[in-house]
Amino acid sequence: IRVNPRLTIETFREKCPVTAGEDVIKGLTQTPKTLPPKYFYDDQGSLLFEKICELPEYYLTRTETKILQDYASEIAHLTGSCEVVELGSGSSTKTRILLDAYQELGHPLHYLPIDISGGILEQSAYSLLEDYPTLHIHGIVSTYETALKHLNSSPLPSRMIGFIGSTLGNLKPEECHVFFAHVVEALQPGDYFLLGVDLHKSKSILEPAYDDSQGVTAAFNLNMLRHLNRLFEGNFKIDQFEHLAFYNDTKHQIEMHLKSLRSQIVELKTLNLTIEFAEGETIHTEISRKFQFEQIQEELQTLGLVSLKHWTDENQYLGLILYQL
Ligand code: AVJ
Repeated sequence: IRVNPRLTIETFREKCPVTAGEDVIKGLTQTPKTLPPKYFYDDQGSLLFEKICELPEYYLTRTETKILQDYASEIAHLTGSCEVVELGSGSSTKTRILLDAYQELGHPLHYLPIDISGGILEQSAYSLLEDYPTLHIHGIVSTYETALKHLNSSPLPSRMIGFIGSTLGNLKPEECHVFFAHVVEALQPGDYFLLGVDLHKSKSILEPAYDDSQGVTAAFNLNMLRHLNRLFEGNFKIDQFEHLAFYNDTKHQIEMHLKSLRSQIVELKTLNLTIEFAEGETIHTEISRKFQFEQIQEELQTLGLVSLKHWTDENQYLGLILYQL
């Protein structure tokens, strides 16, 4: 739908598993129970995530912003004029740094944000249109997979798919594989892929980042249950669950869980689902994997992606890698 001469937004709801709920049934009927992290992001969840990004303990956003501030102009020089596609665009705050760099070089600005939360996508699109008078936006509200399948040809000679913010960490190794294959399929030879990953670091930095003192991450985790209640006429009692986050140093991943504080039965009406919880039983809601450059390079090389350059911050907390197909 066209809502402004410089903005179109497409929504793929039917194909979006968030409304289907099959993955919820699957996750809650297996042992241990799990839920896919994309259910964090209703409009409220997206707002809570924005709050997380500002927490003193959550170094990720701040660090990646710094890397982009330092190197966006180098990235723009390396790619030349291109359409910027972003997977999981959220508030698009960091993307502004990239758009500024392309603008500085006098390149036309075309941005294609992809997000599962329509509210935040639309809101940030309007705010971008105001601040960038020549910017054209085509947004897609759907899962990454669906959006990547529906990309039209780029309005500019090349395209850069950005997947920053360390969202890759939410994917299990097998899922990463499938995801990268979809990215490569959406790219034409010569196109770019910009990937941001969180790097290995000590537990004493990682754990507080996912269990902050103000309880914002706890609220973010618990909000998933509220989201499910709304989507599927559920009756999760939010105060009967507790946020848990810890670093698994064998798998190099943060794990977030919701722990049932007592034995209880929960119903999700429209899914025809009744779930029993034992006291202390957990639902695994997220993994947030931490990577090493070499590990990523190896995997992407086999898919035909050539790494042009990578950057990091002074503490080597985060990595940003630019690939070309
Ligand atoms: C949006 C996936 C990058 O894993 O750090 C923040 C989500 N979870 N706090 C992350 C999140 C808990 C975040 N990503």
